Amino acid sequence: MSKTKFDMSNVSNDEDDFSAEKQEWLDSLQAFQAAHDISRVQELLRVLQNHALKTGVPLEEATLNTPYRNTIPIQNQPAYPGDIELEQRIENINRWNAMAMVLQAYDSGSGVGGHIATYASAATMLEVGFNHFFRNHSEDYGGDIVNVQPHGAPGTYARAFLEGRLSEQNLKNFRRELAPEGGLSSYPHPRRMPEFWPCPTASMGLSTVTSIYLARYAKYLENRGLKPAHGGKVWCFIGDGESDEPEVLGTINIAAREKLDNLILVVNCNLQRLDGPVRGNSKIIQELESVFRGARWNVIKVIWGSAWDELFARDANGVMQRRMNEAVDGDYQMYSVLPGDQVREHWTHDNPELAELMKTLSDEDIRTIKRGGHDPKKIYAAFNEAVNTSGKPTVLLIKTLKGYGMGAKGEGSNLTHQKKSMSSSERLESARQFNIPLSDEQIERAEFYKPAADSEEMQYLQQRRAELGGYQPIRQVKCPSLPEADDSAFQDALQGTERSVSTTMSLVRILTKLMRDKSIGKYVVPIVPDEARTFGMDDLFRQVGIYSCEGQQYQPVDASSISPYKEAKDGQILQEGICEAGAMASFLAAGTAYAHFGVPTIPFYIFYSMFGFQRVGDMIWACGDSMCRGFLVGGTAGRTTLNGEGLQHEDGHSHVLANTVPNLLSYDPAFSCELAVIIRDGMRRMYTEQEDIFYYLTVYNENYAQPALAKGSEEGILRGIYRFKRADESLPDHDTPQVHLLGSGSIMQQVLSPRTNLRSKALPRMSTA
Ligand SMILES: Cc1ncc(C[n+]2csc(CCOP(=O)(O)OP(=O)(O)O)c2C)c(N)n1
Ligand SMILES: [Mg+2]
Repeated sequence: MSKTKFDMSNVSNDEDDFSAEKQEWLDSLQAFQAAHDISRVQELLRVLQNHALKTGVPLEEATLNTPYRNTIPIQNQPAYPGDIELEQRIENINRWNAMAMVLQAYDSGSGVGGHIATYASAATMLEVGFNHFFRNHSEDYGGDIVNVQPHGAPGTYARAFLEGRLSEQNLKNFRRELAPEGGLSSYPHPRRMPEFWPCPTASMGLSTVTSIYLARYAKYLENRGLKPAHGGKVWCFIGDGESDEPEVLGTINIAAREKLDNLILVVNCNLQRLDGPVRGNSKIIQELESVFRGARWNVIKVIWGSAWDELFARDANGVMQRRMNEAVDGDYQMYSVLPGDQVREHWTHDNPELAELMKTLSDEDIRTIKRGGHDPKKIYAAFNEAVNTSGKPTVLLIKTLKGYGMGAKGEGSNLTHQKKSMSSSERLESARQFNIPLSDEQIERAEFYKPAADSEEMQYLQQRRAELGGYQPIRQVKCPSLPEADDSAFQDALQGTERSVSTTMSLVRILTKLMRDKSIGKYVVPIVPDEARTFGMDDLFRQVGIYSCEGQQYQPVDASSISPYKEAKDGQILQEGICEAGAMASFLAAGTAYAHFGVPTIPFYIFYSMFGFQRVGDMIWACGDSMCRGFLVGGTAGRTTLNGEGLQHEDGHSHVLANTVPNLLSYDPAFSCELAVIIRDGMRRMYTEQEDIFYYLTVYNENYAQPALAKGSEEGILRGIYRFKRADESLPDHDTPQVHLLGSGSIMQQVLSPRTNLRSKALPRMSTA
């Protein structure tokens, strides 16, 4: 707030009754502010607020929302460090090539589709990021992970084309990545483009939870000394419609709790989703602001472009700000399609003071005045503040126009999301607006445009990326292989026991021993969603600690017991609370740490099997797309021992679902020795041989004697079937009916028990497998 001008923006319009009192209060605040530092001013306001609350004046809304304007005032806006005019030229070329990619795919008649409008709205913010912020890994910097909106992928490809990372042929085969000469996946997809995309983002909502837990995992690795604490941000760009997904708002609390200042979430608020407005009757930016502020994030709004600054400066009574606060997103969307005179009419209706204020703008100015998301200066200021924020995550709410630059039929229309074809005149209009120096015929054919390598544009673009350490987005696997685990971890299980134990108990024993292994123990990461006691893992609390970025600032109630609840800054266990989506995201982060951080962590995520595939199946699919490694372990599986808990806990089908994930190997071992063989081989394949696979294992809580590993059975166990026992060898094997009984998991107990019964019913030969 400047010293000479009061911010009256939140003050209502009733000049009648008590404007003098308001002015007095503002004057005193101003005087106080002049004499004290910010913390004192904050304290004073808090005292006032507490007093109001105590005396029955609720103020929640006022504290969670700020006026509908940019968070960063003009006086705090840094000078723009780049060549804006040149950057605009580069952006225009990217806009054209992204558009051309989709148009060529359409023209080819292949019917592969594509999206233009999303990138059109996001281009400026992404370009500011690429030119000034997204930094790569280096000796002294951890490297950024950049996740973009899936439907904006053509824009990222277009930039990579200029950079020389992708060929024209690649672009021509957009959405046809299996074409022999190479192509591009529709959406960010590491498995399809393993050196390009860091994370899959096509399933809306999952990139947010993935990014939050990746940022948190980076801190976990740093706190455990497995990764240097030398920076690296996770940037996640999502749509405003996407924020409806429960994985987005459902996981933001953890980001604040864990103080993830290495996380920057950018919401592209173009006010539209696929079908129409996101919040026609209110304002998505204000709604998200209150939710994120409530979750204690640093919230930065970028709403208005620079041309509005001068109007704000003249808006001494807050008349324009009030109108901005009042108009709903449905109105703003309408303004994006109406001619300037009609916008003026609607905007200033019955408001002569506002009409007077807006007089300096022509109708054409009013039609074309920019939203903040298309103004690099405003975006730069916001990104700059975000990267320099410490102690909390930042969300940027950036207002844009969907289909920006697509011409009258594209911008702001409810059909724009699906628009993948454009008429000749629309193509010409867009290309000319972007100053693309191609002939009319080339433009009609939607040909790509790439300036010469020695042009100003190309040199600038390359130089900016070189200064930021290389190209983005990127996925680079530089991770050492691990030696095979010491066999001692598996010995007990391989030898078997007469004593009745469950496969769950054996798993925990193997896990405990693996964590003691000198060379690989520190890489093992047990993950539990508030079920450690259920699986008998509570002893691990004391042994390796539960990770907490704050350590343990209280004495646990069971401090004097042999197995106290121990939280520690370098704790190894990830206790996720009752949040399977979050636990899966931790599994994903731990299982892809080899690619993101060069650290080969080995996650074992143990959960009630019923809350795995059917609850968070899409996250498991994302693990497959991410080439995640590690062990998913469905506990209390099967239908034998949880009858008391009702059918809801009876899992007879998670393996059916598991089989749908191509790079997931699923096993339902019956005996501890089988479990040991599978885990030992899995660790070898994933961490010594670095194969891109992961595992789903089911374990049971039924106790029974565990046989020793039979000689020669390993290969069969790993292939999924082997002969466990043959019927009495002494019986003649000619002309006699044979029965083969098959089983896995704890049902093997039933498979084995009828052997004698069946034989007594005169079935002379029988084998079980
Ligand atoms: C889980 C999921 N549901 C639905 C879709 C289909 N879908 C793709 S984009 C989109 C609209 C996106 O709107 P928004 O997030 O506002 O992004 P914008 O394109 O407006 O930037 C929808 C519904 C999807 N990709 N993932
Ligand atoms: Mg949108």
